[in-house]
Amino acid sequence: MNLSLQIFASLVLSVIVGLVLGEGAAAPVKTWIAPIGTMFINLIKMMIVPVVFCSLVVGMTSMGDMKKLGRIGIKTLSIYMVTTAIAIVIGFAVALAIDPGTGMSMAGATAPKVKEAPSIMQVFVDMIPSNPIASMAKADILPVIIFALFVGAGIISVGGKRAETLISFFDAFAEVCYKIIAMIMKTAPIGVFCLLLPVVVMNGPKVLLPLLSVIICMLIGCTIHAVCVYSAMTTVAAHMSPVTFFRGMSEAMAIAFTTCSSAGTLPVNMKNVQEKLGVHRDIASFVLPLGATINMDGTALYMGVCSIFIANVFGVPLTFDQMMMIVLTGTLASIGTAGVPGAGLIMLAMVLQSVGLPLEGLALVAGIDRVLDMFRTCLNITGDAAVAVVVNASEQEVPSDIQITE
Ligand code: DAS
Repeated sequence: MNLSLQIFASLVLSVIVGLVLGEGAAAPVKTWIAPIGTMFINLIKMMIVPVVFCSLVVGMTSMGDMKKLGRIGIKTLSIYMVTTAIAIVIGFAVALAIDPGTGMSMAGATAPKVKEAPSIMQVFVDMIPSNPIASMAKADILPVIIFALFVGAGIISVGGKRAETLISFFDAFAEVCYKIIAMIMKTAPIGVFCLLLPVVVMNGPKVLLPLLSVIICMLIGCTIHAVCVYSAMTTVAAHMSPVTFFRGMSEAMAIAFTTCSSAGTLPVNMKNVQEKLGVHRDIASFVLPLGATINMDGTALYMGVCSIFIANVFGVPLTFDQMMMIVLTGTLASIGTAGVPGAGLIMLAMVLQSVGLPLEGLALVAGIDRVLDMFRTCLNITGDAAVAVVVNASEQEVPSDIQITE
């Protein structure tokens, strides 16, 4: 059975076992099973900085000039922003159709303490690493990207034999990283099982049923966005069938779904898009790390759904202007939020404040955030890969054996 099927089987098995065990098994599952899942995530996270740094340095040198990097950067950022805005609108549309939260009461809810999201300007300031080693130690991906681009540019300007030595070193090291990721992924069926079982046990029907309408909105919204938007993008721009795309993405989507971390899924996503979707390494190593931090379509869609849900619960229907404000703040907020578990709750707090919705509403969705985060993160990394496929297709020179007739 191939790895994707093994991972899917362990997902299903963990849900069945979790429902059978029930919340009575929460303590032993938390003590003995959850740590194995954490070890699995840590193994993948171990590869984030080396694979991003090495691939990006080599990617930068193979791009050859800043012009190509600038062109790819503009394309990537533009598509990221557009797909994020579309995701919020789809979230609104699905929530307005299903109408979650109407008739619910907010008795006794208090706003949970949520970290402040950084301002947009602070995000740009934080991008420049004053100490690249410290950024690598903290796996701060954006500063690592900036540093790798400068190292690549520096190697290009050195040129000659020494540059070739450095490029072959980083290229070989990137290859080693991908081999290590392949080894780690062999343990994925066990890792995924141990990640999901605690979630199912801790979030049994009692926790999920009262907010089932929100979960259904997320499920429908994410499916619509993935199937309609990403399929259209990859089919039109790269002539890649949706089946090829989603089959190629299955491993990374399963890892994202169970780890709830775009950053944690990044090494697997980078490996997948190159090996299964034909994305060139220089494109993958720029578009995906960037996307893991600033492109969050799933989180954006979640903001659309939850703002309607919270407005319904408080009986304050959102005006069209408020929805547009959410599209704007949500799209910008997604730039400043790291791809780590629970990041969406921080963004939601910021968006609720921007339209004057009470933060007490966070208390309702915070209880099932881990489950909603699974859908968000899965869509986030799938969107990153879809953009990588599109940008890759747009950058592929016509093969030299095809003569362009005037
Ligand atoms: N878990 C975040 C991520 O890794 C998404 C979120 O919290 O909304 O992309």
